[in-house]
Amino acid sequence: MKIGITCYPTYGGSGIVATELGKELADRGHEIHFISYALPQRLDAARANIQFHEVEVTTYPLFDHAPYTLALAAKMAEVAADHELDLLHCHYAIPHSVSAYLAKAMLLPRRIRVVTTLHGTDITLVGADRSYLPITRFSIDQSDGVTAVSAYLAEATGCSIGTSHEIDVIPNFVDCAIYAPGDRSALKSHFGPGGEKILIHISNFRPVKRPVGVVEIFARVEKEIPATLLMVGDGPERGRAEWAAREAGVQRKVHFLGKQDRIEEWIGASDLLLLPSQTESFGLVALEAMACGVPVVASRVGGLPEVVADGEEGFLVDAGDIPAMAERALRVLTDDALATRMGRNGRRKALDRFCASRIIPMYEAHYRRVLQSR
Ligand code: GMT
Repeated sequence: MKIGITCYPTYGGSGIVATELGKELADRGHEIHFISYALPQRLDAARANIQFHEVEVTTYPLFDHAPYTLALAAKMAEVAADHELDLLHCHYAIPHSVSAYLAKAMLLPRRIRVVTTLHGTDITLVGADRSYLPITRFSIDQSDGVTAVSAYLAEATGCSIGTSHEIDVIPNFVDCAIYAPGDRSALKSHFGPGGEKILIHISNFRPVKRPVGVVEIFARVEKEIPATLLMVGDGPERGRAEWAAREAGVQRKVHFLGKQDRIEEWIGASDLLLLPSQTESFGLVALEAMACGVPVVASRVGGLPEVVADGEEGFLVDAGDIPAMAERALRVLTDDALATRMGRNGRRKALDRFCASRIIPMYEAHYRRVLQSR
């Protein structure tokens, strides 16, 4: 198949899933065209069956905000016509599926199909906002195929957006060969030279991820056992999280590492992943930790229970309950047998249910259904 993929190219789960999906599809012989305003984070453009098309957004003094949605639509139509694409696959509804709707209309009478994958905040936060709700619903209704990354998100979409479009649940996935247990002793001894337990948080540091809460959990853990916290990523709450570390007197034990590549190395060097989000439609990073054999302590919200089973691959706690999260973290970090069991459970679950080799065929089947539909 010839597929155009559009996603946010920045640091975030939806862009990662879209990029990894494109790479996997290309390896399986499909022709993939990424269409976005920048090269997606994890994409090396010099790869067989993959091309990148940059959307140039021309500004004009009259525009307070450059009309990216229109520039994207024009680029989608151009690439689809030049390369005879079969379908456009949009990750994150707003504004990508609106652009795809316009591109599809521009291409008539030639018919191109549009698939929208919902990732989470496009429904739970952005889509639920009064100003975006009607156009989010419209773009979903107008898509030929719609997928959601968890059953929770599929249901939330029906309830909060009010669409009756059929939604296929296709969970997120990892490359289980890259995200795997391994020897990360060099990194481990660098950040924990005295055998300190290493906790890690990875996110885009938006309020919904509660990075300040991560520091508060860590401060409680660090009172009880020698420990270090790695904070990977960047975003609007980073300053507040740094301040919280200073306030709690743990600033020397908290390393703000910014955006990092090779996430599997950082996770693999850690003893526990913290994900105390306010809401999470899936929690890709929890899956990445599980695949690396690292236990997870996370909020019992959204689609996270579909990924992490409480007491099996880690612990789930009510969102915002910092003392309970710290208590569960200490339980894992002070009981080697429990940590090993949870790590093994996580790895096994990732292998059984969430490896790319299992999930990519679900996307291919979805595409085939959409292409065959009239
Ligand atoms: O986190 C966000 O603000 C948006 C989005 C993104 O682009 O990273 O994250 C969502 O998509 C990920 C990939 O499907 C999911 O793993 C995340 O759970 C989801 N984030 C939220 O629901 C908060």
